[in-house]
Amino acid sequence: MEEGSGGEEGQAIQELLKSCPKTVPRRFVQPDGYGPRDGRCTTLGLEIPVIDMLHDRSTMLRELKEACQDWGFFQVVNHGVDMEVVRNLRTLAYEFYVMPSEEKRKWRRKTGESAGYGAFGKSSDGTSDWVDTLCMYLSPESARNVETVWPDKPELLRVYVDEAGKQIGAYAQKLAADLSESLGLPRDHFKEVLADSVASLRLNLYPLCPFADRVLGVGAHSDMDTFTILIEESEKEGLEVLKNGLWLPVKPVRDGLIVNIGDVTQASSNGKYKSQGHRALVFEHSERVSIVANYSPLPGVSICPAQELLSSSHPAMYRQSSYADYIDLCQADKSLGRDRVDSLLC
Ligand SMILES: O=C(O)CCC(=O)C(=O)O
Ligand SMILES: [Fe+2]
Repeated sequence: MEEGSGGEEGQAIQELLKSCPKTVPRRFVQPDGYGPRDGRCTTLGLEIPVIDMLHDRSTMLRELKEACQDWGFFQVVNHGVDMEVVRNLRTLAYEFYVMPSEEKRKWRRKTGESAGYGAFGKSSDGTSDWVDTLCMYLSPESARNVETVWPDKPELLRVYVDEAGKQIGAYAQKLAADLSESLGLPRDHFKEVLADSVASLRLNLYPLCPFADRVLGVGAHSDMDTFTILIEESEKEGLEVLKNGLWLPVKPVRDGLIVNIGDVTQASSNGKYKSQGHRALVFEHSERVSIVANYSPLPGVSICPAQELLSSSHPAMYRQSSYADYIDLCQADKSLGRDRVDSLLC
C-alpha cells in the first residue's frame, strides 16, 4: 500500500459512497486479468500454516522457518496478545468510522504523509484501493504523533491504540528474535535491523462496495517493511495470498495473529524468507476492519543480507541500501509492484 495524496484520490471511500455512485470511478477499476475474480485458487484444503507458540521451542522454530520459506505468511496462536484489548480497539475503530465527516477530517492525512485518516490513494500498480485508513505512529518516541493524528474521539481510542500497540509490540520483539534464531543468526540480529524500529498501527476500514467484482480493497503488493502483524476479524475472509501463482483466501483463525514477512527480511535472509504478494478483496454486503502493525527499520539503517548467511556457494543476492533509499526507489517506480525487492538484486 502506498501513501495517500490529495484531491479525488484522497477522498475517503465513505465520502464517495454518500453520492451513491451508479458506476465505478475509473481509478478503482483493476486492469484486465488483475481483478478480484482473476487467478483465484480453488484448491480446497490449502491453508497458510498456523504456528502455536506453546509448541516446544525447537518444533516451533522449525515450523516458523518452513512457514517463512514456503509461504512468507502464517498465523500465530497462543501469542500472548490480550485479544480483549484488540476486540475493544476494533469496536472503537468502527465507532470512529461512523462519526461525522467533519470530526474525522480533523485527523486527515496531509499530502505526502502516511500518518492520519483518509483513503490510501494509489496502490503499487497505480490503481486506487477501496479502503479508508487511520494510521498512527507508535515508535520511535520522536515519531509518535498522538496530538496530531490519534483521534481523541471516541473517548478511549487513544488508550486502546497505545495498549494494543504495546501488546502487539511485545510479540513483535519475540518474533524478531525467533526469526533470527530460525535463520541461524544471533537472536539480536533483527533487533539490530529494527533498532528503535518504526512501528505504526493502521486501522483499515473496507467499506461495503457495490462494485466488488471489479475493485480491490488493497491491490496486489508485498510489504516493504521487516514484517507486518495483521489482525483480521475472526473467520472473516478478504485477505488473499499469492501461492503458486494463484490467489489463496486466508481464513483467519479465532484470536490468531497473521504475520507476513516484508522485503527487509527477504533481503536480510538473502532470499531464504519470502516477502509474499498479497491483496484484499471487498464485498457488497460485508464490511470489515483489519488492524495492521508494520515494523520497519529507521530510515538510515542499512538493509543487506546477513554476513553469516553468505559463502562462496551462497553469494549475496541483494545489494546494500539504506532503508530510506529503498523506499524512495519503490515510490519512484510504481511498476515494481509486488516484486519490488527484486530492484535490489545484485
Ligand atoms: O487489511 C488487510 O487485510 C491487508 C492489508 C495489507 O496488506 C496492508 O495494509 O499492507
Ligand atoms: Fe500488505
